[in-house]
Amino acid sequence: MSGHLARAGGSLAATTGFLPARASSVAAEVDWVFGFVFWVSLFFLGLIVGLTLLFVVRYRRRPGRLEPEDSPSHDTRLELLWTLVPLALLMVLFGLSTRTWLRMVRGDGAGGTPLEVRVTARRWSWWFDHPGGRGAPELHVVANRQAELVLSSVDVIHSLWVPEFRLKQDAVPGRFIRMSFTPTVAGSYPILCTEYCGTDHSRMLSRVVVHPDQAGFDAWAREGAAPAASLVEHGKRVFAQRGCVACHSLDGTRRLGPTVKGLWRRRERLADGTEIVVDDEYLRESLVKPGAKVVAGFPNVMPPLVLEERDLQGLGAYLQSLSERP
Ligand code: HEC
Ligand SMILES: [Cu+2]
Repeated sequence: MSGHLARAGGSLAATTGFLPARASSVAAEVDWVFGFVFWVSLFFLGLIVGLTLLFVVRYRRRPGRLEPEDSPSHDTRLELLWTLVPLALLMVLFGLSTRTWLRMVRGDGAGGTPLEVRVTARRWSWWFDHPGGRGAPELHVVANRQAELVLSSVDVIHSLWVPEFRLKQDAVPGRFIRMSFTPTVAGSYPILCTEYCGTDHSRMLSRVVVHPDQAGFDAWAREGAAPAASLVEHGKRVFAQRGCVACHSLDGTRRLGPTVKGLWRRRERLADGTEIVVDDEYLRESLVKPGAKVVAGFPNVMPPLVLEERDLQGLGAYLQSLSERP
């Protein structure tokens, strides 16, 4: 199916017959699974419709042959065949798609630390907060470096879709959801919302710009960066303004609550004896429903907070930055 090079949305990506160009590291594999399902389905469609037509003609009612002939009630070999062949096909499909899906979820680690972008969806637009402080209505990433998006929504369920990457991920209100991918071909590709979200759903469009190298991305990020307005800075301000620091130290000392130093990915023992690793979902829950999971050795006294989505995204980015970035 792969073929010549063609211009696709301003980039040089290989066309693939009737599918869009492929521009991410999983695209070829996704197409393979799609092709497998497509051709197997087509084969059985032909087989079943063909046999149906054949039998309709061959065994139609004719003068002198009005009564149906006796037929065997049961044929074990035939029944085994039509059970085991579909079972084998489905197991192959299960294996193939699970392998591809795991690769999508885990990412491939290309290009060192992933480029992390926080995505906020709303009716009917996207907002992307990039590292270095530049926020934009379009997504910027680097070719052959893994990108990691942290998606959330302020209103209803949306879904980010880049056909050229063969990737879709829902943005769900009340949750942070991660999505990894590695773009492979520099260029610009459309982003669509693929979860019906109201009147202007079909116009909830944006684009992703894949820079050929890190320098290109850095130049873009610097050009419009407003460090004071960056998500991390915003989170830092919320942390100060909401008085979090009264109970949570930044330097490791123990106050009423645990220190937030090294919080991200920390292994934590909870009051009920279970152990968790601090991730997006746990952070969000700790802010919105502090009583749901109480850290062992601390009183359940943290006040629940009513925070805007941007405050939550900011606190998430800020608390994570305390452990990750220098
Ligand atoms: C009155 C003191 C108090 C204030 C104010 C407070 N917290 Fe807490 N927080 C706690 C305590 C005590 C715990 C541990 C018990 C628990 O898990 O609920 C905690 C737990 C947490 C945790 C989980 C920490 C871990 O080690 O797993 C996070 C994250 C957190 N708080 C963030 C915040 C943020 C952000 C703010 C400000 C918006 C804030 N807290 C305000 C007392 C407070
Ligand atoms: Cu939408």
